[in-house]
Amino acid sequence: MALKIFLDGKLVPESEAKVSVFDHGLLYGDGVFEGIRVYNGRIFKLPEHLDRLFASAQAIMLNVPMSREELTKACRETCAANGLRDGYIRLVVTRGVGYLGLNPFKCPKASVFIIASTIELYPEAVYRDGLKLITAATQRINPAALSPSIKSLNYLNNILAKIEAVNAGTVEAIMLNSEGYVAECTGDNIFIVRGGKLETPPVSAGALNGITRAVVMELAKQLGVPVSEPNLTRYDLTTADECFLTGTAAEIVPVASIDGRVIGSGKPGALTLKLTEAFRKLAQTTGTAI
Ligand code: PXG
Repeated sequence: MALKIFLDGKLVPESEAKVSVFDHGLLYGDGVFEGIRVYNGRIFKLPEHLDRLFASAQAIMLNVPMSREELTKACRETCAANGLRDGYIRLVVTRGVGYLGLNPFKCPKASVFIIASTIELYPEAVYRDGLKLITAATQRINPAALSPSIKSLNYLNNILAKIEAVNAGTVEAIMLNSEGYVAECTGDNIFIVRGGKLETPPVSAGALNGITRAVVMELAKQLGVPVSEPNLTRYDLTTADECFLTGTAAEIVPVASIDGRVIGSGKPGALTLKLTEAFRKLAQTTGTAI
């Protein structure tokens, strides 16, 4: 069935949901976005996603032409119009139509579109058996060049690492920063468990301030598990008791091996499973009603 897309203030059929070839989002990757899950008729962590969207927009001097309340309403209406109760929302703000040339101030109005659809998840076997990760040769972009905290439409850095993962016969790759510390994966944050404690790289190492990351850190604290954000090396990862990834699309994915080194038992670890259960329960029972 053809989708209804929210585009600049109204719902239009998928066939009419088009942006201009002069949109700087397309010409230069100049824009910001969010990927948001819908579970059981509720939009999960919508206020947190809107906080990050507005922060990303502020960082690139992009004026979002809608308020938080208007965006909330538009997300709910787009889900409702598509009968979506479980799925995925892609909320995108582009710089809008301008001229050929970088100057963003020559684009008078940002464009906003919202797609509410289903999402392609990792195969079920990945959650049962764990993911095989590789370390990418492509470094995570230096925060002094472009902050990884900005969730922008320019994902080439991540795509280059994703290509390495696919070429190596897997689906995700670990990205290191220019100092050699672990930053994150191409579309997921990374966690390890060692000595009963949970650790994840700090945002300053080049990790996106992931919404799922924050949820998992909170759930761990509630379970009485100490959580910290130290700089982590590949040594720390490969010698960990457990390792898992978090992301809006992935939720919590166990990691079975890294660069051929089996992590722990090679099966999803006890804390990984416990956090997954707690996460799924939270996701099914909280959020902004459609
Ligand atoms: N790091 C990066 C670089 C991301 O793009 C995450 C971490 C996890 O953050 P959240 O807030 O989602 O927990 C992301 C998010 C996709 C897809 O289609 C990717 C993301 C989100 C939604 C869909 O692969 N990445």
